[in-house]
This record gives sequence, structure tokens and C-alpha cells, in this order.
Amino acid sequence: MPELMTYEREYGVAIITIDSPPVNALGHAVRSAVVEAFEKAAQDKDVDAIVLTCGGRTFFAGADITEFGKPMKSPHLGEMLDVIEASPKLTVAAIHGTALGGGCETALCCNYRIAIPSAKIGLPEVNLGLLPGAGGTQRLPRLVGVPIALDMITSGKPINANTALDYGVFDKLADEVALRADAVAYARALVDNEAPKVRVRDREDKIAEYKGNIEVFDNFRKKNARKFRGFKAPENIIKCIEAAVELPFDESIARERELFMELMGSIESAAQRYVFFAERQTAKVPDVPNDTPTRDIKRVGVIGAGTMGGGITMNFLSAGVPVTLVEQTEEALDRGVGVIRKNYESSVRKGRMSMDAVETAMGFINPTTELEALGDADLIIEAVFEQMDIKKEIFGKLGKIAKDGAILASNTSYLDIDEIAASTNRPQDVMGLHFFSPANIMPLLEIVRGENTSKDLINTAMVLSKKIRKTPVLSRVGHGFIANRVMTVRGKQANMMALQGVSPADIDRVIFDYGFAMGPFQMFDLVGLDVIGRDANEKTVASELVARDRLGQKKNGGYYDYDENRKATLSPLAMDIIKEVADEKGVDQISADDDEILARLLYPVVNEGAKVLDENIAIRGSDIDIACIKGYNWPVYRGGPMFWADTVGLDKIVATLSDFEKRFGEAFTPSPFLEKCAASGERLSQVVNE
Ligand code: 3H9
Repeated sequence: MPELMTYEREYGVAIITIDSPPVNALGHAVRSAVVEAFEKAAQDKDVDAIVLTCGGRTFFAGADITEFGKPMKSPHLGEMLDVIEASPKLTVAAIHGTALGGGCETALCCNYRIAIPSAKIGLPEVNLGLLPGAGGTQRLPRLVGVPIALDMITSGKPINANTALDYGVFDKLADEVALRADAVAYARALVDNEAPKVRVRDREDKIAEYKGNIEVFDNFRKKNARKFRGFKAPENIIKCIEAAVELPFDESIARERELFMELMGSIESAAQRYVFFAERQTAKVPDVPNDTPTRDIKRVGVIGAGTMGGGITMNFLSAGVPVTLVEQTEEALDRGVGVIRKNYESSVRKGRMSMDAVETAMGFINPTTELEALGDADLIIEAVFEQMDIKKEIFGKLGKIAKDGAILASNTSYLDIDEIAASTNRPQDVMGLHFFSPANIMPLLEIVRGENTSKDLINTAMVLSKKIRKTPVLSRVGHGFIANRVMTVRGKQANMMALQGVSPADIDRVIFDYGFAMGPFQMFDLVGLDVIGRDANEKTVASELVARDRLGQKKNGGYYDYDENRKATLSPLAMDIIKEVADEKGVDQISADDDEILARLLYPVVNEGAKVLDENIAIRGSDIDIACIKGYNWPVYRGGPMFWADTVGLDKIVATLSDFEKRFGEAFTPSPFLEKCAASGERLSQVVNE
């Protein structure tokens, strides 16, 4: 372990270096060390200025999140910052890596900031359901003005060094490899030139013009209403910046504290902090340590240029990995490649990508109708129809075509990876890589581990997922794996309730109000009823709608009719069909209020999650949450189904499920594992299958 704090002196400048791996989080030991060092420098008569810097990979990445929720030990972050700000010697923060949250706030308490060109700075607390609670909402607007501060703090996105220099957050850029020397020289020069000891808190020039300007805040609220829906932190952040403009510093910082504490006690923030750590857990597999060897993936093959195959391909092209894309016919291939280009070009229109980058990405694609062209691929991902016999045939051929050591993966959503693996001569090289639609956008990647999948495949997939910017979640083989399996029950219950006479519009509204972007019927219409209803062997509302050429948004509407602006109204025809199907099946008509609608839709998801844990399909309860958040946009401030269930109370969920079981049948029978957790007080979000 490096020394936590070193104190050196050069040219009359004290250099305080903190080195607390991995990210120099401002935990109690670090705060104490900083205070001690600043007090020492204050007394040090050979010192005129102080450089505060960090060792390791980054400047302070923020408060230590693991301390949240526990009693805070003095010196608190605010106390530490007071010591820095009150320093009798001129102070310079020397920044590399990412100065985030409390790290940014620390830098803002120094008189000057110097950073290397690769450094970033920002206030990402909003992503934890919090606000910068150590003066960030008060000092940043004083440097950058109100509009930029509103954007930066409510988005949580860090800015790069050049932008920070432009905005006046950084005062100077250092040489990329000479931060320490440049910082010392800068501090020395500032002292020699009698530069003022600027305290950001005293500056008013960037905020004065916003005094009494309510509009700038209200317009910002209106513009972002959709984005902020359900989250508590953005509104509190806006209030803090209003206070920064309207109140004297000492009063507004007290207001910041109050609004910070309010968030700290909220379930929303607890959920988002849980998600932060849960996301970092998913790549950890108990019997596959991080030092397990990985296979080199230099070239990828994708079989199938349809919606999924195309989306999967884009992930690799964007990461600069060449892809051989295989289709059966030239027409299908041209169509697939055309869609990929169109998707990229739409990113250009949205300003997210340059045309040059599109051409670079497209240059990595090698379209072909020859399966044999996959002979040099290190990883082959099959993304064809969900039919076992077709998949087996392909994997049988791949066993002969693929080079030794190539990974053979299926993007199947439901099928048995072990059965697919058995059709090759190398089951140890077979795994599932399950992407979520649209595959170029949705961040979840389920890594499916078959009975014989070798461990290095799993580690390779974990590493690869980072490269293509996906969040990996490991699943054992089981119908629907994790995310689809637990979420399918929600769709089933939505259909059942509609047949019982509950309006699809009410069901969608309840789910929207819970925090999802849309309800199940809106989603069915968006995905396409032909896709949803394809596998149905029985008469369903969706299949009846399709029979009347109503495919959803893409053709004639579905559950809803859509006007030219895509504004939806519930379709009278769909309602007639629902009634017709319900009558034919003899479904009793039963009304439900909003609470019951929510419970009937989401408690079965919790129950299914408990089964997934019990069957060892998922390693952790938190992995299920991440799968639902990243694959189905489960609202992050609810923490996912398992965390949410813990906040509702497992006792209550079991009792409600038992009641539903009596009224509606075995679809609601509580899983014995859920009952066990409810009885023992174990939290689903904390379950780990070792
Ligand atoms: C705050 O500052 C509040 C204040 O305003 C007010 C207070 C009064 N604490 O992500 P990585 C761990 S709120 C504790 O894999 P990367 C992380 O869990 C804070 N631990 O690396 C992981 O542990 P493990 C505002 C932390 O290189 C390891 O470090 N700041 C913290 O991909 C490596 O992390 C933030 O929200 C922390 N603050 O990314 C920044 N941060 O190895 C949050 C990380 O055991 N952090 N860890 O799994 C990040 O965004 C990224 O970690 C960072 C590095 C960009 C820094």
C-alpha cells in the first residue's frame, strides 16, 4: 500500500499528495490526512503556497460512497473544505484523471486549478440521487454562470479539460506528463507575481445577472420535465442554484446542506447508490477470478443481418473491431448493411457522431453470403430465427468452419444453450451472448453459461462487454435466462387483466406512473403485434389484431389508434376484440384499482426473480436488478424489482401474492424461496449464490 499522504517541499511550495487506491475517495482517513497536511503547511514557515494533488489513477473521485448511511466521523467533508479555503497560504489543486463530486468541490475550494489535458471534472452526484453537498452547487455557478451550472449538475456529466479551461473552472493546463512540476512552477509564479488568493465563494460576477430571474429556472424545469420525471435530485439541485443566486453564501450553503440531507434520506437515492455498486458487481463471478485467461478477440463474425444481427454488429464496428456479417442472400445482406448505415447516419443528424466516424465504422464491415468466411473469426455470434433445428444446423457447421479456439455464441433469447452446444464438436467453446433490442443501444448483455462453457470464455465475455460498452450479467441456462424471464410475467398479467375488463390505458398509466417510459400495451404497439403475437398457438388479442392487419404503430395502430403526430387514443376496435376474446374464453370480469393493478403486474416479477435466484440462474439478487434496469429500463430510482421488493416488504408481497393465488390461480403462487426470505428477514437484493 502506498503512503496515504506525503508532504514534500520544493521552491517554497508544499506538495500534498494523497494516495488512497483505487480512486482516492474522500473517506474519513483521507479527510483527516488532508486536514493534517494543510494545518502543517499553514505552520510551515518555509512554505508560501500549497499544491494539492493525488497519486494513482485520479484526483479525488468524490466522497466515499461506502460511508453514506453510516454515522459520519469528523472531520466532515465540509470541515475539510473550510480548512482548505481558509488556508493562509495560496492553494493550487493539481488535477489528473477525474475530479468528481467531492473531488471537484475540493478543487473549487483551492485558489487556483491546474490540470493535465486528459483530466475531467464534474459533479455526478445526481446519478446517485444526490446533489453536490459540499458547496458544489454554490461554487460552480460562481465560476461558470447559471445555465452551464444547471446543465452540468443536473446531467452529472463531467467536462473535459479544454472545456473546463474555457469555462474558467481550470485556470491553466499542464503538460500531460509533468503535472507535478508544472503545478509547483505555477504556484511559485502565482506567489511571485502576487496573484490574489481568489476564493470562489466571494465571486459574484457570473451570477449577479440572474438575481430575480425566475424564468431561467422555470424554463429549465419545463425543458427537462420529461427527463427528470420521478427523480428527486434534479429539483433540489435547481433549488440550490436558485439559492446561490438569491441568498448570501452562508445562508445558501446551509440551504444546500438541508436539500442534500433530504435526498440522502430518500429511497430514490438509496436505490441509485445501490445500483452504483450493483453495476460494478455483475462482472464478478465467484469461480471465475479476474485473472482467468482471456481469448483475444480481433475479428468477430455475426450470422444474420436482421434487426438483432445488425445491432450486434454495430457494437463491434463502433469499438473498431472488424466484423464479417453473414446472410443467406445478397438482398438480405444489402438490406442489413443499409440499415446499419442508416442508423449511424441518424446519429450524425442528432450530432452524436461525425460522418468520418460513420465511414470508419462502416469500413470495419465485411458482408458475405458465405458461412465459410467465418474461418478466421475469433468470436462468432449467431443471430438467426429462434428455431432450435436451424441453430443446431448452424452450430454443427461452425464446428467444422471455425478455427481452433474460436468462441461460438448464440444470441438466442429463450433456447437451451446446452442443446445448441451439443450439436458442435466443441461444447466448451459455446456460450450465449444475449443482446437486448435495439442491440446497438440497450446496455444489457446477458452472458449465458452452459454446462460445459469453459471459464476463460466467461472472462473473455466480461472483458469484451466493457469494450463494447455493455453491462454484463451472467446467467445460467434456463428458459428466457434472467431479464426476459422475469419481465414476461408482467406482460402475461397485463393481458389477463385486460381480458378481465381493466382498461389497457389504465394499465399503461399505472406502469408509466411507476416510472417506466411506457406501459406494456404501448410497448406491444411499438415493438409490433406481429412480433409479440408470433408464437401464440391460441387465439389472443394480439393475434386477432394482426389478423385485422393492425400491427401496432408501424401499421394501422394496435391497442391504440395513432394520429399523424403519433398521439395515441385507445382503439374501440381493440376494445371490441378484447371483449370478444374474453367472452370466448369465459373470463370473469373483475375490476382493479391502481394499487392492485401495480401489484398484479409487478409482484409476479418479484416472485419470478426469487425463483431465478433459487434455481441458481442468477448469481445475485442485484444482478437481476441490473438486468431489468439495463435491459428493460426499469426505473433506476426504484432500484430494480428485487431492491424495490425489499422496500415494499417481502411479507406484504407474499401475503398479497397468496391472496391473488386464491382469487386468480397458480400464476401467483409465492415461490418457497420468497416465503423463506420473507420469514427470515433476508433481503432479495442482498442474496448471493456462491
Ligand atoms: C459525493 O462526492 C458527495 C459530495 O458532493 C458531498 C458529500 C457531503 N466511493 O468505477 P470503477 C470504487 S458523491 C467509494 O470500477 P473506473 C468502485 O466501487 C460521489 N468507492 O473504476 C470500484 O470498487 P471495486 C461523487 C468508489 O476506472 C472502484 O472504486 N462521485 C467511489 O471505471 C473502481 O471504480 C462519484 O459519483 C466512491 N466515490 O471509474 C464518482 N468511486 O473495484 C463515482 C469508485 O471494489 N465513481 N469507487 O468494484 C466513478 O464514476 C468511477 O468509479 C470513476 C472510475 C470514474 C471514478
